[in-house]
Amino acid sequence: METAEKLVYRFGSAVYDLQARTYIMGILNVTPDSFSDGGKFLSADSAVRRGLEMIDEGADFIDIGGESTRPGSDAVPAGEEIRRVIPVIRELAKRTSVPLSIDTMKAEVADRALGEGAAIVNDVSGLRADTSMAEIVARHHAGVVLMHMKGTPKTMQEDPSYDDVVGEVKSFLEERARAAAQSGIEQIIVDPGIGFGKTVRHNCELLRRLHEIASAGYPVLVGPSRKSFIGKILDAPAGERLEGTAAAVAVAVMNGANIVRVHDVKEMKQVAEVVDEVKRT
Ligand code: HH2
Repeated sequence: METAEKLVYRFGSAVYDLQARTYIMGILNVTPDSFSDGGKFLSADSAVRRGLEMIDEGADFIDIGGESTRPGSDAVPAGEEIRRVIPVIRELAKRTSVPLSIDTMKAEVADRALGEGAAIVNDVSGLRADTSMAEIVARHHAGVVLMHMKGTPKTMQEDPSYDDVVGEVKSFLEERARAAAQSGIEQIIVDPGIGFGKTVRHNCELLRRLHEIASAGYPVLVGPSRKSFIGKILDAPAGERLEGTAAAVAVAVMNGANIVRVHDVKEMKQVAEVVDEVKRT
């Protein structure tokens, strides 16, 4: 850990001390095919309503995505992603000061979203998929989430293997964070990428040893919500993974997560609050 001040980040008009407590990022997928909420918020109206509902439930960020990255998914053209997410971002930015994040790997989509009031780019490729992305984020003085992924969404779950998953993920994130800083990005968040090119064992090991990722000195975001490793452990479909998600969130928070990216905002906020209190005592 470097200095405590380093983890006080500004996202638009919000100033968050990311070490003071655990922050909740609510997931808003404006897609027909996301693995757990695909098709639920396809119209801009219903997506905006869900975004405002998550804010009422205590979300500190809303992460808006127009392209599913579930294992095996196909890429979506930039124009289609823009058509899905921009009306939602524009409306939410008018109605809330809660920071909005755009979940995209495309610089063109990020540029438009940041222009409409988003404050963070959540790039699951860690700024690798589009060579213009770093410059766009820096130009808008936006924050970035750099996530680790082995392969691409299309191929990542085809027999992933590592010598030391935590060591490899940490080195990758440190390297991407250095590159982001060199491009002029100041607010850098790292994410081990639960479920992105990882087996059940890899995901569990990352959660158990998350403090090693946190020791790199960047705020850590973790996204275990309703993911298939929970389904495999419990033999439960995506709609029945609330308690499993709660367990994963509790472990992540205990082991140093600063932000958790979740579908079930109200429930996971309670989980995080209890673990935060335990950590304080
Ligand atoms: N997981 C998903 C998408 N984006 N971003 C970050 N930073 N970390 C994650 O773990 C992460 C992410 C996948 O989950 P979801 O958005 O629910 O599904 P889909 O990709 O099918 O839309």
